[in-house]
Amino acid sequence: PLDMDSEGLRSRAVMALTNARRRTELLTSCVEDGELTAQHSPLMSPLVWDLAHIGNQEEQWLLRTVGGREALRPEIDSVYDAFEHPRATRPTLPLLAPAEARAYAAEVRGRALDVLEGSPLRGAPLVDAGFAFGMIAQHEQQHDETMLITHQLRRGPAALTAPPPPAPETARRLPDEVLVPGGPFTMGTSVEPWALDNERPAHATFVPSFFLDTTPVTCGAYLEFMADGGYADARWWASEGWATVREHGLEAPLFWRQEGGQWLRRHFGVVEPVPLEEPVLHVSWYEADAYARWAGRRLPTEAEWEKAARHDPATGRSLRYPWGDADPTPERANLGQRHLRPAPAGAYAAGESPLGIRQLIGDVWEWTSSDFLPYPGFAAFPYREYSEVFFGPGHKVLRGGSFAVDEVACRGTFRNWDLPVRRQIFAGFRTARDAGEGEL
Ligand code: AVJ
Ligand code: FE
Repeated sequence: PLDMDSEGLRSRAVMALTNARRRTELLTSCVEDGELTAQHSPLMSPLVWDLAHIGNQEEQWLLRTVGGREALRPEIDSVYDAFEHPRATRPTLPLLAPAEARAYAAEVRGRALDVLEGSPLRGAPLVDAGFAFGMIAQHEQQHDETMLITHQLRRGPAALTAPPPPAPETARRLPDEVLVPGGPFTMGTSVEPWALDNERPAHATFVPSFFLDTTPVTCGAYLEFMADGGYADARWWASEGWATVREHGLEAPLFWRQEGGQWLRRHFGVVEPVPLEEPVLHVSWYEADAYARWAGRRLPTEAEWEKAARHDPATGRSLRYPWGDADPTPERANLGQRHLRPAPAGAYAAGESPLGIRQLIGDVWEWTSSDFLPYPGFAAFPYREYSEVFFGPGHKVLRGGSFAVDEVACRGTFRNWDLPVRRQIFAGFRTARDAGEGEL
């Protein structure tokens, strides 16, 4: 994948764009058109906004910038500018109706494939190795994950179904944690062709010895924190987190409720008992951080997470994924909305890291303790609004990807970020601890 000829790159770009569009179509055709224009939550856009925004970004980058074409519909740019209009206000905008939005996105796509056909995919950084096409495929898949979040927030009967993910295939119990020996490793990338600006450049980072959970924290473990009064004990909470617990009366992850002494959750329109063996989902950074403190542990830093996911102690190299440099497969990771939920903790033996850590890629986004900051040598590319404007202490980094992210937008170096109060995203976490003197 790292050194492909032009035809290989072109077909990879066509496939990435086509996969994204198939998913967008599924997410916007499985409910009636009236549900596309509705506001299911003030946290989210109407689905039809995402749909036309996907087309508009593609028009701006692939048709106008790469292709040098005239604007198809310059008058709608501002409606679909995410910075001009906060999500809560988007239902009041003069949005394209569902049929118009579909036609617009389809027309843009037809022309974008023409541009791709005529592009050398070499030379200027924007087109080199098909970058702009990969960036737009990632953008669409990111909005597909956003739309899946909207589906999860939507009330009413289930609109989506998928087979359950695989259970752990071995009876062998994993150790709870493993030691990641201290030393330098290469963080970030300068060679992954479709890596986004915030993943660059590769740089040496020293990470002291630490222990990391071999799996994400499960709902069952999280219930123990709840049963021990975790939500009523200020000791475990960062001060702003404690303030939100008090203000909103939080006592469980989003979508959970107690009935007759049992914890249930609403998951894509189905109410079910909380799945004890699955990674906990829909917790904020504050909840993840509080659980970790209660457990006598902490969240991993972003550098610790990436070292655990990429460093190969045998060669000293950083791998693209925990299992090596090969692309994801259904045996290695739960990605791409193939399943509508994370797999039970301990699944995906074929995806484990050299040190035996599982489910780093796929299943749930994992909160890290780190603020979203640029790497040394960072340069915004191709636009400041992708990541640069979000750098700072307000956003926390999430790593690894969820069941809802497509493989085109997920790799060992991929960085996601959000506000620490956010719970609607498909986020969980695992915990870490410093290695003591006698444990090395
Ligand atoms: C990287 C997921 C935080 O959805 O806000 C989509 C991705 N950027 N359109 C987001 C994105 C512009 C972004 N995240
Ligand atoms: Fe966007």
